[in-house]
Amino acid sequence: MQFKVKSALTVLAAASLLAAWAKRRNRRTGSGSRRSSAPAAAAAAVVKIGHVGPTSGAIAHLGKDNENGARLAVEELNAEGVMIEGKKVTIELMTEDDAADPKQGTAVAQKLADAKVAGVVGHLNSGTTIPASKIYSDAGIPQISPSATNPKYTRQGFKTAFRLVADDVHLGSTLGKYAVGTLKGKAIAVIDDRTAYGQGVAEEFTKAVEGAGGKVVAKEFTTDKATDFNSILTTIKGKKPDVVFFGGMDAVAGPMLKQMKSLGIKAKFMGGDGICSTELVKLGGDAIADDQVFCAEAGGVEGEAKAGMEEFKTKFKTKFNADVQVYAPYVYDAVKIMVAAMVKANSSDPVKYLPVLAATTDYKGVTGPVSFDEKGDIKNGALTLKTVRGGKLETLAVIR
Ligand code: ABU
Repeated sequence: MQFKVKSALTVLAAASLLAAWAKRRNRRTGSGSRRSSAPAAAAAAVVKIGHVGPTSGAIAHLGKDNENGARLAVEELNAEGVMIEGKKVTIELMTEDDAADPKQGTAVAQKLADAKVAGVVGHLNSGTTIPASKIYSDAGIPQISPSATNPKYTRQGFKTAFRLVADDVHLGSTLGKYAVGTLKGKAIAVIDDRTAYGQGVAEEFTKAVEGAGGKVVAKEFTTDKATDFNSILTTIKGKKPDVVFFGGMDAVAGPMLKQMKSLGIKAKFMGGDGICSTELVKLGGDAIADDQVFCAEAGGVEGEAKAGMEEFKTKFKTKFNADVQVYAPYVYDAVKIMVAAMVKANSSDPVKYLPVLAATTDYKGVTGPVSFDEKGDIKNGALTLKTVRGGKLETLAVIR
């Protein structure tokens, strides 16, 4: 009898240990009877789209701006109702932070590929977009970058890579010609941040300046994390430039402008889309004189299309209580273009909707009409030349 009681107690103890172990395992894996049926039921009607940008670090304001553009698009699509294969699907946004770091960029790209997202919008930086694009290509996942402008991104032969903005060849060459032809720059200094974007756009700018008969009197470089530019600016000051071009982002350009002012450098300051943000005006503050800073957004709308962009900016401000930095409208269009291709293909399977996405023709976005060329680049991409006046970015011209 005593033996029987002991055995029964041992069995009970073992059973409770087993139950506790199973509970712990289910907590870790997210499985278990209640949770296992829910995702299976939801999976049939959910389409996952990844978004990647630097939502931490020096340009987190740009990453968050992009992410908000994606959120707005997804929210509208879900409210309108997206029908695929006769079913109403829910678009689920998976957001990842690459911190503008190439290594973190490939890590989160792999995470999204493992999660089997149907598509990715991002990344923001060329330095993260290019290495991540190999991962998406290998996994057959369509990717649209709203902002990476290094030409290499769409020149690797990946059928999955698309870009919604003009590239650095277009940006650098237009700005180089403008520096010599319009700003009448004779002695031009060039600085870059050694990133895939900064170095690339600075090289294209230099070629165009020299092609237009201008003289590059100094070539200096810094990094995308630097805060002290006194040494390179002092060297540049000695060359008496009338224009300083910076290939890099607003987070570096703002403090650079302040240090130029402290050193008494009164040259015009130019840069590409990476400095053409609302944040630059804040960061530069009173170091920016009217008509001193010139930059180009790698896209732009003209005529009747301007109303759509203004409407977007108002909606964005109402929802996020923030002004658009630069790329949020391009992200918004990228998400909608991707989903429009899924709807047209009647499938969120990349094998089926990728050819439809590649054939996108004259999609009417808030950033203007979108068609892709054979490389995945936007056809006939525009540039918007801007300057800072009265503490605000003002459009000077839209150039195609
Ligand atoms: N296009 C400027 C910012 C993003 C990038 O290309 O790195």
